[in-house]
Amino acid sequence: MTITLNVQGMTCGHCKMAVTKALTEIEGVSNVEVHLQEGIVDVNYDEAKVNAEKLKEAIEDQGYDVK
Ligand SMILES: [Cu+2]
Repeated sequence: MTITLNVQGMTCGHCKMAVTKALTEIEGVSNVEVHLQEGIVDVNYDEAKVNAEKLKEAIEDQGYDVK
């Protein structure tokens, strides 16, 4: 399963790393791609282990808004 999330507030490489790390640490997430310019994050995950709500929470915990 792949989801594309609109994430607001990511401005630099640090933001990119913080979001990537937070998502990658979640069990069931297999791949994360942050597109800084576009403000989007593509996440590949196993629906049996994690859901979109959890992914959003992990991003919000880092201080970014998910639309
Ligand atoms: Cu930053």
